Amino acid sequence: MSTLKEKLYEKIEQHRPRTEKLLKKHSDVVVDQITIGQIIGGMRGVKSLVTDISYLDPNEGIRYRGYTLPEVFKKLPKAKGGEMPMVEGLIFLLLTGDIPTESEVAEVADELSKRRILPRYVYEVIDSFPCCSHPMTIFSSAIMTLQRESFFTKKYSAGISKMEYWDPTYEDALNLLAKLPEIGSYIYAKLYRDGKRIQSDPSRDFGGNFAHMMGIKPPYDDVARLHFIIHADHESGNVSAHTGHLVASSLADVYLSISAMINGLAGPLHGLANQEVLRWLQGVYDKMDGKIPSEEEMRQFVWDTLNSGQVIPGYGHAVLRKTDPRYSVQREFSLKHLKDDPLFKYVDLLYKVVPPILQEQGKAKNPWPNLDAQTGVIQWHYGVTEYDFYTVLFGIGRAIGITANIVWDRALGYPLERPKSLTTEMLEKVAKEQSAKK
Ligand code: HAX
Repeated sequence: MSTLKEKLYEKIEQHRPRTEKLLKKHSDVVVDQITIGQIIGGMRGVKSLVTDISYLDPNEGIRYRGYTLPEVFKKLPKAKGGEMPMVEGLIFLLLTGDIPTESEVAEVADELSKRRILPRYVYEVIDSFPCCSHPMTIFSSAIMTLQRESFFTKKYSAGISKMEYWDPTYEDALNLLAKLPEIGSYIYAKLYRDGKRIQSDPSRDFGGNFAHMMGIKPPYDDVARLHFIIHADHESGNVSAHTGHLVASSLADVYLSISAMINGLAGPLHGLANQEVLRWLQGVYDKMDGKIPSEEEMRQFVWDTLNSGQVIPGYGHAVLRKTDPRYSVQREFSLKHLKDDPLFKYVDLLYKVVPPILQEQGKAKNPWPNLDAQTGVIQWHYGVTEYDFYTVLFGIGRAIGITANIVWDRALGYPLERPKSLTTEMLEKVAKEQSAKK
């Protein structure tokens, strides 16, 4: 058994009694109350999910296993010759809660490298897509195609104890994660390049190999590592994470669950916002003939968008109430590597202009930028200008967090998810009764 799997098993055994005790002794404890506003309003703030993989504080931003993003970047072992940590280290951290040593990270890299080979039929499925299919549609379908490989499904059909569900789920998770860079880079080659696949290099790490298969030179390997790490998880309630967890709760395997989570990520209010940011910026760029707008001109572009009833992509968040630390990490990288890039200057100007406008408009609860406001500019700078592809990059990263969650869902025996609905008439009745009491 690998060190990662052994450590994961140890952690699962230590954790199980905590969940069992909460369920057996404290099942009736009230945690929160729910209002009609929350029921109709997309369940904002309803505390009804549990995960130990990450936690999102509205003012501080995301913590992975208790570590802030700057701590994660400082503590995880770095890739050789790069300034960013290896993605393999994050996989170890999210699954076990421990910061891995260099040799533990090397072991995970080796393990993933052995699982990378993509069956031929996946390439054929990608090849068979009709022209103009969105890369997220192809990405989701390619993952679904792999479902026939599910180890969990085979074990489940043969009969397996609930206590062991996590084991084949873990195998599926690692097998799928190892293949995602191959799938993503082939979709890119097929849609936007000459369609020829660059062979995977087993000596490279997850991020380095992805950059290699995209055919882009360093520091794009660091861009890939940075990108996959910051997109990995954002606690359980966001659309992609929640979808992955919900589908997996029916004991659908990792392939079915991750394909579903990719579909959730493909919506413009969620993961597709990074493509929308670039589309918006390109519109401004074209109108300005490439010149940097003045603050006043940029303000006008922002107001024009708002006045036409559209949102400013890359700004606002359902939970965060401050600048997203994932935006800040990317900004720091951009200031170091692409500070003279004209699009970066646009993005920086927007950071100055948009928050006061959204505050003045008074609708958005969070006027600050989220991670999607920066992502595309970095990709564009390194030659990935086909912005429809950006959410695939997001999906590769997000799968790391969601698979870790699904493995733990299986380990702790979380049941089928099934919240209760009410009718509008029932809500009106409750509202009337409560008003009468006041
Ligand atoms: N521009 C204009 N209006 C905005 C806005 C923005 N960036 N953000 C929120 N608002 C508006 C909402 O549309 C809503 O208007 P109505 O009352 O007319 O419906 C109002 O402000 C209140 O919304 P909210 O409570 O602040 O925000 P929500 O929790 O409902 O929605 C969203 C959060 C992220 C969907 C929202 O801020 C938005 O649409 N942002 C732009 C798209 C975007 O950047 N999405 C990516 C978010 C991060 C992510 O998940 N990445 O994957």
